[in-house]
Amino acid sequence: MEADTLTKIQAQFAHDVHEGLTASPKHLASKYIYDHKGDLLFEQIMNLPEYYLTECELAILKNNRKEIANLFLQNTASLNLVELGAGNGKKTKILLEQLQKQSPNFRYVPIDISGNALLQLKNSLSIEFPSLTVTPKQGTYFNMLETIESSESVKNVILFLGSNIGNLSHSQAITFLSQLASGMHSNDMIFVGCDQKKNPQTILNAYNDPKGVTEAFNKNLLHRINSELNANFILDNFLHWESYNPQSGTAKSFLVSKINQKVQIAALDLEVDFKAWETIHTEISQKYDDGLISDLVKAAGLQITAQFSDKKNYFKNYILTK
Ligand code: AVJ
Repeated sequence: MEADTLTKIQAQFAHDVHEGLTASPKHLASKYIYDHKGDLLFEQIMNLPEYYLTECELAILKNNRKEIANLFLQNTASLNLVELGAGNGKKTKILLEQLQKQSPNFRYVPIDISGNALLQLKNSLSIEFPSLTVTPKQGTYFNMLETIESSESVKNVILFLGSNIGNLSHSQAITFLSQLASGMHSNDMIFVGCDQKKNPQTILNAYNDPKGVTEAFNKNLLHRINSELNANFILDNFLHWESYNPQSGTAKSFLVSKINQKVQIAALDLEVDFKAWETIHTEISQKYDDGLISDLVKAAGLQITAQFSDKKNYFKNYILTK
């Protein structure tokens, strides 16, 4: 990534932290959890027994890989498989293996903000899939999507796995899907993973593990502000709190100040005052049902052309087209 892009991202981080911690109620954006430490903590979360999402989606991909690959390869001689937020590629490799069996003529384009994650992915792919054409792109989704060739002759399938879409509010999700749709040709597809509404306790447990990995993941926001913006948050003075509203399907994460305290953020020349039990809202993880997905998809000018789910209907993957 170019140096000025990095500077812009850091300036945006500083700006957003200032805005969020001077707002009432206070908030911080979950996308800032993912520095190197945050990436590692999320890998640990994916291995927690309580965090069922990863295993469910993996099962969906394994059990339906042929049918999914057929749909991806329908009506095309060459396929661009573009992945937004590629991470470690564990789930995607199932599809890569199947697509390679069914067609030699495709390219994998992982997009991620983390250069480190992309490098590791490229290295592991060069060992496991030596003949696969991989074109990694480091940057934000839309900047990188703009650089991808789009034509009638090459079909683009955009992967957006892991229920990453759940970090967006409904209006943000509609905007996001509409933006994707605007660059799509009639043959192109989106393959999106969406965690489903289920027993509220199962959902709460997934975001509240007893080992405290999710707590550390959430608190990584404060850790990152400490190290990048020269602040003095004491992490023990905050607790991790999860809530789930079974009506709206919205899981929300908070950091709650245990005491009256003042925190200095030197790089922002800012002192932040916390009352005891004051909250910082840090993340939403939206849970869906078919009605909700169909409303969002329609509002974005798209339609559902296929869907796949695991045995328990905990998770679904949808294929969206124009
Ligand atoms: C990576 C956004 C899908 O919301 O389930 C995991 C992040 N947060 N545990 C999610 C997360 C707390 C995760 N996503």
